[in-house]
Amino acid sequence: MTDTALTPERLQAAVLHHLTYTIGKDAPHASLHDWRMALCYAIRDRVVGPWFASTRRTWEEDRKRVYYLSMEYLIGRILEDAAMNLGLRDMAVEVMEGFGQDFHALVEDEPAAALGNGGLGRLAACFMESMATLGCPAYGYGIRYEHGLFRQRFEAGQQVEAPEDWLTTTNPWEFDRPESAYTIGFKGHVETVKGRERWVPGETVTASAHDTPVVGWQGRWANTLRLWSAKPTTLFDLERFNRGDYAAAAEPEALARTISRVLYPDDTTYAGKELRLKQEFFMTSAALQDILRRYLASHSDLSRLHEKVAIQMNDTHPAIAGPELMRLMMDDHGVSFEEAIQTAQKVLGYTNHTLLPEALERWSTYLFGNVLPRHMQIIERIDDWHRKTYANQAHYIGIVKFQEVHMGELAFMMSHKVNGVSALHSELVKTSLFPELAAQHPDRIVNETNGVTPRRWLNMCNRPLSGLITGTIGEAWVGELDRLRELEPHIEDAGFRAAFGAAKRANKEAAAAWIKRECGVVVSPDALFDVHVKRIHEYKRQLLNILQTVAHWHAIRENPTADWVPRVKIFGGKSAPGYWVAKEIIHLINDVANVVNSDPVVGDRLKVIYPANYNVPMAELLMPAADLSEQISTAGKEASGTGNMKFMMNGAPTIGTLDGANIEILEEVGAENFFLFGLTAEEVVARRQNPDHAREAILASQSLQDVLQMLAEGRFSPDQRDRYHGVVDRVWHHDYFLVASDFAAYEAAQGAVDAAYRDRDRWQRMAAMNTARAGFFSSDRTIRGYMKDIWSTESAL
Ligand code: 26V
Repeated sequence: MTDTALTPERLQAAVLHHLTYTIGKDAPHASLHDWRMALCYAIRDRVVGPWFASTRRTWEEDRKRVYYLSMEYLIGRILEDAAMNLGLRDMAVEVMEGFGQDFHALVEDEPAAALGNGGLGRLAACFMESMATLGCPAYGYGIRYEHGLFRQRFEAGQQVEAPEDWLTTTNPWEFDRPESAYTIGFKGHVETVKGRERWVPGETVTASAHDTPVVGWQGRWANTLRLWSAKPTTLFDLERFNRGDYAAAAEPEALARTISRVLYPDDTTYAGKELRLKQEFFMTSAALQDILRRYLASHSDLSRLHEKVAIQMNDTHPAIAGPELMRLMMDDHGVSFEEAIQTAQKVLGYTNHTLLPEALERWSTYLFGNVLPRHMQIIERIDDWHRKTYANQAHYIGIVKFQEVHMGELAFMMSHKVNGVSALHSELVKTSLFPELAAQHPDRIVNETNGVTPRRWLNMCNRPLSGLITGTIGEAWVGELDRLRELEPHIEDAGFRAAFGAAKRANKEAAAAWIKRECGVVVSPDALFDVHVKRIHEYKRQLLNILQTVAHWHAIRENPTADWVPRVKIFGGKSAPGYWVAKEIIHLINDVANVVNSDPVVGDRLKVIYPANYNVPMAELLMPAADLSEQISTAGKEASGTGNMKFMMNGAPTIGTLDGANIEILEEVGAENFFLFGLTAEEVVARRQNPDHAREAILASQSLQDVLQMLAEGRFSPDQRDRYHGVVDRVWHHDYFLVASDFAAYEAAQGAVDAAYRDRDRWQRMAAMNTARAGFFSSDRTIRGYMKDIWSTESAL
């Protein structure tokens, strides 16, 4: 191991060294960016020791490795996280202060890597951190998108997207590995040579590796996140260039690079675009070639691959892994079909993250066969094999149906384990998504309830609270989150409750100051901060929240002298660029904010805040400042949620439906510390059977009628009175997500929130209980579950 006993003097020397020799700057002339880069390199140097040691141990002990395949990693900033895991944060603060640099400003100078859309990508980032913390030898594979998730701004209340450019400056965390490069083919045809099939691609690109070390808590282990970027296989056409045809000469280069240019920003509807399929195959094939190369460097028997390799598919996006692994085994190594499929199944696992039919990947056989002709053949054979092996199955069970390749069925059949991400969701995967396959393979579907890393989502982002916790029960909780339970007896102590309240207050003040700068609205930290942050989607029901907000505003206006609990409603989130209904909801929230925030009758009793461009850093600011966590999806639609866990950890009770992991949060924290409302998943299904469900619910609630009437009259869109006619019409006549049916219950639950908040002592207990009972939601617990139930692997620590 390297010398971890780093002194401030040595760290100072290391920063100066990098400033001088890596950045090429002299201290008096260094900018914030220069200092930040120098500090990042100095911290990165300290990761390399544990990283090499971990890699070496894995080789020497010939350990099984986990390979996590994900099209998304929503990482956020790395500097503070890495510094804290190495135990160097406070030293870095001190050292940089010595240089006249504010650590916080340096941290904020780092662009947040947003190589993901939302929950699925953030989960992958939490898993990488937990695997490192637990000493689980692992690699994450993904794409090094030049542009991550778009930047959102509002123009006249409407979402406008701009490209994101996290890579415009050098990324100090990555190591380029141009020697780790693979050729990825597309299109072309299949030949039979000496009885073996051979794919002759019509196009090729090169996948080139970039490694980012991921260090775990206390620096005891580090793994690799390997992201691929696409490069042309042939350099540019010199002949054309010399003829003066510069654009044409650069064409192959531009085409190749397109593959890793940008993250697909639509996580709601599957679009069936060729480029997306190419991205998926590009990442998966590069990863599998890399995995096989590593395995074959010290083993020769591919039939024993599963003893040393576990590959996890993060949703179906890398589901081409099944056929690609089989192709590599059969076509390159002469393995038989039967042996190839059995080996692939033993190695692969598939995690499902959504039940929404429109988000399930299916590719037209035409497109698929054109882009991946050999894989299309293999898939048809797998489908055939499955029909023969499981005879008497219904004709509609299969991968290829109505000229579409169904990636969910493919991933299911190619895996030894399929998992959902919360107890309810896993049950629904069994009963409603894959009922026939589940019956054929009764032990295949398992549950692994999601979790989040407490290092980033409590210890790092909430210094006031994590300081209090550590001061009360010691530091062990950071690595063993269950120990938060030790806080429970302290909650009886009024002094502890006051300190807990003071930590929340400090976070609210910081958030209020930021809101003033960002949105120009002054909010009082005395108000209840009610936070609803996540992607904008109809099923997540931001519409339900804003309609209730309007009802609340109306009630205040009707009776301004009543004793109202002041509220700040905070929204955050992006819509997929082509998701018009979601964009309309964004517009409505901003329009309501405009009217409410400038209403002198209402004043401080209600504010509506919607800062643009919700991302990981914004979450790190808002979650610690939240009093109330909005988790109000239509039951049965939110696979798990992970934001719900972050709020809970940070001492914000939930107002929520019985959906996803909310159910498990409720079980852990107890009904007295949770504001439950709404239809259950079963009731939702039953309710839809009534064609009048919305109308009946609206007619039963005067408050909802008034709200819809105000929208219809253009109260929030005086410049365009009919702007929300579509919204109102959909609530009355369609309302698939049952906003109307849950409105009254939601309104009542919000009333219960007010009542509880009024009783400061009661609220403080509830808030603290949420933190004390959040232990289950550490991603360390989740990863232990995967290691035992799916990967059959052990910690190297
Ligand atoms: C879907 C698609 C569809 C095709 C094109 C691109 C694309 C990109 C991403 C997705 C992901 C949809 C699934 C997803 O994000 N699920 C979320 O996963 C979280 C982690 O398990 C979970 O907490 C959320 O409840 C779930 O919505």
